[in-house]
Amino acid sequence: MLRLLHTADVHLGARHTDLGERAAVLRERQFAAFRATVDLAMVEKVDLFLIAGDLFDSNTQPRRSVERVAAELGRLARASIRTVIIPGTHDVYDGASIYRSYDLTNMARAASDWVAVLTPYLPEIVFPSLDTIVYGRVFDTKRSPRSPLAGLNVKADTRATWKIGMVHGALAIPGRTDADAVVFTEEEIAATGLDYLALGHWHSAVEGRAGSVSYAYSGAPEPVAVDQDGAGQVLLVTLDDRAGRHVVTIEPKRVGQTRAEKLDLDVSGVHSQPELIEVLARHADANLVFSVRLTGLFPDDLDLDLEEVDRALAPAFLKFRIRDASIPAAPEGLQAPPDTVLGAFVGAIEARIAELEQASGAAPGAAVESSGTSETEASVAAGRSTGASAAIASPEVDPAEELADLREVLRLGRHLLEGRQVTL
Ligand SMILES: [Mn+2]
Repeated sequence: MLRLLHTADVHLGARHTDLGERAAVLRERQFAAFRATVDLAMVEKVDLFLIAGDLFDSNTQPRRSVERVAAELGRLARASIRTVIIPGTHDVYDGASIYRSYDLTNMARAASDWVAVLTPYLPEIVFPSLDTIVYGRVFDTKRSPRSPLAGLNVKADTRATWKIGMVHGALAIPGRTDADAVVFTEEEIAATGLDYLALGHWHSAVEGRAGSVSYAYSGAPEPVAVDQDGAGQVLLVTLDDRAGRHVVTIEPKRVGQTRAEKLDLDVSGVHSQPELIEVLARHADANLVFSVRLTGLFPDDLDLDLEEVDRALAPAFLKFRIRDASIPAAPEGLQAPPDTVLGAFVGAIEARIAELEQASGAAPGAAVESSGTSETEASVAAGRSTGASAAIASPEVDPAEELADLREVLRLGRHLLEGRQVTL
């Protein structure tokens, strides 16, 4: 049995230009997630710790940051856990690579088979004590000249039982990965004969199986951009030999603190700005990236300044975003002539609303604008309203519900007939 912890895309030192003054907070979280991953590896007593590329956000990092990482790798080595790292696309193994500038093995005060960086010149490493080989496919240019899995077939390799691959790149998806620098296919994965392929590059966790090969993207342990809601975990992988059959179990483990949540809020039920702020403030969480979208019909009498809402709520979240996708209220005093489609429509619906209000004893005109109906208009309205009520006044329809529906029909229809933008 072999147990390993698989992470990738930690992106230490990311600048987070979209986060402003919170950028440093997220950078610290990324390091905290890395440290939590190391802690998890020690608690779970794994045999191998794999970092499948983009440990660093770029090849230029302060020495202090590299030292912090090396200290963590040293911690793993002293706990008898071996680390294998491959460079990615952000920390590519080019001439200026951070893995050439710094000797992580040396800085971790570990022997070379305890902290290993695979490169084009060290494409694989054998661990006899673990009965394991780790194959890396790394290039010294950001854009690979060929698939990293081209020609990789380990089936005949008899040096060890467990065969693990590491690649940083995109699993081909027609039309979506054409621009990616490093691309490989499911067929190529299946042809390798590996037991497990540890992938990096995608920031959301994904797992799959190609032929007899299990593969997975661990995703980023902490979101690298605030909208990456599939990030936040690492993978605990167990390889077991059951009567000669290799069984791979992949268990996602949460290490990141940042959560993302999207909320669609129907603004038609909101009565005031303080009420909206109060409702949204119930979600307050310093770890939450909270994206709110206002939908529905914007009430005529609601006075809302989204910049003020933003200012009031921003301190309660890691990042707060609010945007308005509601249907705007009609300008006051707008009256369409009765011989237009708009005038006839408004007259017909208002007449039916008045009818229902009278039947239910509600104050007429409370929620309906006065239409200043003339004789002609009223007759048009009455004619239309007969048809409309025949269609909608079935016994199952609750009058209060119909009234609410008709008010919405009136507002929505008015916007449509006025040729205004309606977003649903
Ligand atoms: Mn990445």
